[in-house]
Amino acid sequence: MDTGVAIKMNKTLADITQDFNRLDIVPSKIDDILQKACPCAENGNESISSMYNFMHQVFNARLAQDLKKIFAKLNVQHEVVEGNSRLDIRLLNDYQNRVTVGGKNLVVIDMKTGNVKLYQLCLYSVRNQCPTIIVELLSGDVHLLTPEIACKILTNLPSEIEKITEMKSLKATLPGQDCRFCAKECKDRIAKYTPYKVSSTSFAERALKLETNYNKVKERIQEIIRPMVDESTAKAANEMKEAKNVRVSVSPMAAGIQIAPAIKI
Ligand code: SF4
Ligand SMILES: [Mn+2]
Repeated sequence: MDTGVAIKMNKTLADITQDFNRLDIVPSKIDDILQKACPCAENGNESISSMYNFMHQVFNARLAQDLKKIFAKLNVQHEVVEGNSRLDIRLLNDYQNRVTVGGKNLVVIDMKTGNVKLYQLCLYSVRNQCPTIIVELLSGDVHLLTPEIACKILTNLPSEIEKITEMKSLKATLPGQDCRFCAKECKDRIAKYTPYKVSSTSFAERALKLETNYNKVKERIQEIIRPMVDESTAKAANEMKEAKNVRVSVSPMAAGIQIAPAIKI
């Protein structure tokens, strides 16, 4: 099968970005596709309640505000739409009110109040060419994903996705656990796996866990970002110093600049 995606052992960030652009896939769907055995499975009941979305919005906004308070000089962006994705939080090192140092992405943060999606976040890291911090507020865990690791994780996935797409086009099904979460009208469904319904009784319990874990998670994020900010600030200061030295050491004559003689009145 010609996958159309060149298999390269050592792909660069640009290669991976290009591969996924060619697939034209929404980053949040990559994990959905790859975690199912049945190529024809369809997601159902995704918008069963606005409560999950609400909790995500609340904690994401709170984290963005807290990070702005902690790292006041950084450009903290919240819910940034970029192409076919929306980043929860992004920090840039174009120090506001001071000087623009290229405005490079420092870190992307993804807040999860439900299940983690690893591949989506790998793609964020690759596209933004910076680390991604994954916040699992439900468990209180915080993970750091570097673009180099993300690049390695994603390397073979475009061809895997194309294989699944081809199986889907052949209408090949793999009945099993996936039927439980599948909304498709399907003759192959295993009868005992009727579509799953999310229980509404877990909301209060979940909201309480998120609230309890928030401060712990915030501390951990701060610990991870602080060295990145320090390193980037030191680099910026160095660049400014070097730029100043160059200006001082180059005399106007050496630089070919003609100075008009002073006019005596
Ligand atoms: S019902 Fe089961 S077998 Fe049919 S498409 Fe869905 S997951 Fe596949
Ligand atoms: Mn999120």
